Amino acid sequence: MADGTGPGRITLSGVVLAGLLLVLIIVSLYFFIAQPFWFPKLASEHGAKIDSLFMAVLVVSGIAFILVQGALGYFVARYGESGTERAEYWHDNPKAEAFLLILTAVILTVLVFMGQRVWASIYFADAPKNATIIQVTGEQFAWNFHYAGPDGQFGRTDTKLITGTNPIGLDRSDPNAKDDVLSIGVMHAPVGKPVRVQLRSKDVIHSFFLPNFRMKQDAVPGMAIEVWFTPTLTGQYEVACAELCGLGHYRMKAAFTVDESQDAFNKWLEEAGKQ
Ligand SMILES: [Cu+2]
Repeated sequence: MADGTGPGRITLSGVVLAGLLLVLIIVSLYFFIAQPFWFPKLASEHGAKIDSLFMAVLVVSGIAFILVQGALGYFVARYGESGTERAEYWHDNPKAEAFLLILTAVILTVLVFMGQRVWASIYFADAPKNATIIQVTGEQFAWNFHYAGPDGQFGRTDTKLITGTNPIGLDRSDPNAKDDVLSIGVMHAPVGKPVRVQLRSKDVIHSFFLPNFRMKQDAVPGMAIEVWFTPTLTGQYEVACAELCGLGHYRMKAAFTVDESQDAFNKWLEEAGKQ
């Protein structure tokens, strides 16, 4: 007690520290509730699952954070040193340790399985047949978008044919390549229809990042990696590179327009094909 006879006493430094911890808790709660910095607007179908998973992890760790910081604040304020007694130590408390261990294990296991379900639903499922297929090739420091054109067949590409004006080495003598559309830094797809991305890299590892669509996938040289998503909102969005890939990494971005209809998309594709 404060008279020095009980266990510890209330000290000014203890109260100040507890006050700071309280401020920390309140500020954290403010950021969580008011959300001044939050995810960019969600524009894909599967993104809601990712957001709710993120929320679940944030709530669980937030509760643990408040309990731990709150307890720390209380003890530090209530049991400051009294100057007359020695601190007490004990080696272990098997019951408390087992309880905390099991509780943590159960919570983490549940979170892992929740995450696994979301991951599997996004990565282990094939893109629907009607998907718009886009071959995306990253390079220092641009994104190239290759569309098959009206025939639905991608033309042959060959690294030997890569030039300044033919960044993906498209073989224009291949009949399938005649109507292919190559767009640098500008990607389009119609709303409400799955988009199947076949991702490659010409040089180093890049990361194809669509923040609004909760999509992020490394582009690895020598590999063709597939990802797919379904845009749910029209508009213009940013494509970024999320892997530090060289000096120009900061300017490695592209614009992704989600068109309001298949017709609008076809129109753009036709225009882009003329260039
Ligand atoms: Cu990059």
